[in-house]
Amino acid sequence: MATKKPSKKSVAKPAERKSDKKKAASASRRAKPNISMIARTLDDAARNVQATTQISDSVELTLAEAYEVQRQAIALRVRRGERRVGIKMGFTSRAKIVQMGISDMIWGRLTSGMIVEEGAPMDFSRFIHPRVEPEIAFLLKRPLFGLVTPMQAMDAVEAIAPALEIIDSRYDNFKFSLGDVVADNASSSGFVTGPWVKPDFDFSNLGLVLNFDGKPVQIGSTAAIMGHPLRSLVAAARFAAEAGEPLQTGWIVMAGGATAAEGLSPNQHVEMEMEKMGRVSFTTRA
Ligand code: OOG
Ligand code: MG
Repeated sequence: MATKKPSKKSVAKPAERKSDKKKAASASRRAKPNISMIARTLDDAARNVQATTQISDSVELTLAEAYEVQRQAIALRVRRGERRVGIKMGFTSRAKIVQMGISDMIWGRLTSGMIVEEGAPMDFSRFIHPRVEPEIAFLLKRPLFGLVTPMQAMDAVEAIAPALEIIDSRYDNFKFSLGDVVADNASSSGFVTGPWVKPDFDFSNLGLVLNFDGKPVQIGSTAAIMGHPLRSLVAAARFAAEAGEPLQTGWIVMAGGATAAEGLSPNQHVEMEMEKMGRVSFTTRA
């Protein structure tokens, strides 16, 4: 093999070395974030229905730190009696990536306190500035974790349902960085599942319409979710295993919004109809 001349690129210029040094120095100067205090701040914001400033205004969390904040904030909810019921995926569609300007796939933890009964009134006063987005939900009949093939993931699915996610960022103006939103449990605040159906048909490209008071506000397809929503479940299995919390039998996995999210107002009837799957709805009450 011919020996390659070192390319210009591989030789660091003095200016680059200097900026690297600078970077390292500023990283070591970076104030260590108080993870448990941040978790408490976000938990308080949700409970008091009062938005808070972005964490990144004072410190940019690493991804690992942000997930640790999330873990601790959920632990506070569990300590108050909530149960883990599954996980949600975020930024699995182009529409969501474009709307929020974040392209890294993320995940959050679902608890029993986030369940909104299908068809039931949703108490608007419990939310800061809620938005809703059409999703598809998976119900697992066996644990799923690690690197799985789409076929293995499919084998663990008991049923699928049309679903609505209610997201409610705890940050002012629904604005956040990647670290901020991960720390804030990927904006999770509620979810509604429609009729569960056996997944014995092709659900890779099902048309869907999101209606507010009978008027369409978003139209899309399940194909918007990574080309096939099953890919989101495959990713969920990997993320969950990496976090040491494998997906459990009976858990729900929300695949991520298929369209951009829509802001909610009080006294609205929200309904999503998904081809071959049926409808899911709730009503916001002031
Ligand atoms: C973050 C949560 C993203 C999804 O389905 O993509 C998400 C947000 O948009 O506030 O739930
Ligand atoms: Mg979502």
